[in-house]
Amino acid sequence: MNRLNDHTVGALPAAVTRPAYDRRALNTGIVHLGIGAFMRAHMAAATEAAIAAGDLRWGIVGVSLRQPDTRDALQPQDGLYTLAIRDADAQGRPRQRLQVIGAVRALLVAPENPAGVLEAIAAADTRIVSLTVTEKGYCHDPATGALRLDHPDIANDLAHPQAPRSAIGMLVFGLQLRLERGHGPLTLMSLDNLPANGRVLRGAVLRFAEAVDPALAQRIAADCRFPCSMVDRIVPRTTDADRAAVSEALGCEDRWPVLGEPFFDWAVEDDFAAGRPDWTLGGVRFVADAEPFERLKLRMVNGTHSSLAYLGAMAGWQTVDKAIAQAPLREHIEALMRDEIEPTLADLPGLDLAAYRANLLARYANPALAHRTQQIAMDGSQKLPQRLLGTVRDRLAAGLPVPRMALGIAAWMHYLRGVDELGNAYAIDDPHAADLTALYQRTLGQGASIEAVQAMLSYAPVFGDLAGNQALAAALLSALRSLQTHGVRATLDAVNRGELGA
Ligand code: CS2
Repeated sequence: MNRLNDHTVGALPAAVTRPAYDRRALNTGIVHLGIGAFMRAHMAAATEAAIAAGDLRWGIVGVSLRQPDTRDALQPQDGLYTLAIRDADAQGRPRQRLQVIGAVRALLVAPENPAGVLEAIAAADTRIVSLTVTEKGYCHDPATGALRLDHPDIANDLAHPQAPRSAIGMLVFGLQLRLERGHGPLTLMSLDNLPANGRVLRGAVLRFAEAVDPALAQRIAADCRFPCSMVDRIVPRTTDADRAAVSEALGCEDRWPVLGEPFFDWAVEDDFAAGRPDWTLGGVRFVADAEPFERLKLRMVNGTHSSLAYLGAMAGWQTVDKAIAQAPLREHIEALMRDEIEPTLADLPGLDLAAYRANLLARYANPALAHRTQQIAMDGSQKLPQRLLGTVRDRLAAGLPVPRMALGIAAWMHYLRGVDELGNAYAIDDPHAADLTALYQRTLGQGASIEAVQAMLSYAPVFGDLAGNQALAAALLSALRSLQTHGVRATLDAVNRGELGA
């Protein structure tokens, strides 16, 4: 079977959308750090629409921060890959719509070529550096948002400016090189699931730059822009079966396709230092303040996603659609949104929360994605603060109960056991895994007691000022006793009957 590349892309089946522009004429106006599946199914798809409309300034240099696999797969494909949008037809039969994306023009692997990454950021054509490096990639304290100068990658980068390992180090030393060459300011755009992601990025970049050269920090603060974004598209990990199915449909081999749901949303602050693509052509909304959109998405989508993931993983419901098909879980997730999350959201003009809630449940029920609960369960220490704990803080401050929110947090604590209810063991994939599993074994592993719960709540990198909160501890104890004694399904029945909580 031939490989997908610039020579074979023209012979694809007519049903497959492909680049209709001259890729050789593309300039690389965007450098993206963290060229993972989400970015290729989301931001690259929106950028493709702007390029297809004739603006050839916005080709993408994709940078992998750790592994060479994306470069190794896409370089022989001239950067081309397939976006497979999957859902079900009216009869519930899975279907896919294929689009070959041409926006990625160059690929770098930072550990192999750190100088190349700094050169790309410093290049005259570059106008935007965007990031999807996941929550842990900011080397910050999730509870406070501040950059940790003692983080091993940050400490390494300050000592080895020529070969930074962290995205933050790459940005600062790339900007330093850029300014030395007299090239203009950049927009640094975070697309990660963090509250005020642009402000978190700005704070981390400036703190790192201060440690390098205060004058550099001042130039960055004055000249560069850091818009906040809310991004939303469910992008499950691609399996070998997916690669085979896409290649068969193409009639040529694509070793690195990405999958996505039809739903797409991106609200970004229109605050750019040197221009930007017309992403409205790809369905993007430019807003004055992204915060209300971020809060809505992080709490409603990611908060319910994480709750569902830990409950589903522990019950052995391996994919989101299989989990949401369990009536007690669906009832819980719907009530979690309606009764505990939505009351904490600011009014967004024109937003129908009941419709948003119903649409989200339909997204979770998509039978064509096979989005694994274990995939969503990873990095819980980095995700819970913005996905669940913000809602909990707001409700506790208002004197409101949190039985359903507490069940999501309790399910994460329960998940640290490392064995699901069917007896299947799994690794805890989390930057704090060693500390958390040791803490679990010393506390909840000995049984659900108020002392055990309070010890878990005292884990400052996750819970910060929630340590010692008695209302939360009581709600967590109620949920954990039920989970440990009766299991997930019975606990869901109990919370749906209103029997959990302080
Ligand atoms: C998921 C997100 O893996 C996860 O943590 O909750 O990747 C989620 O699919 C996206 O944020 C949806 O926009």
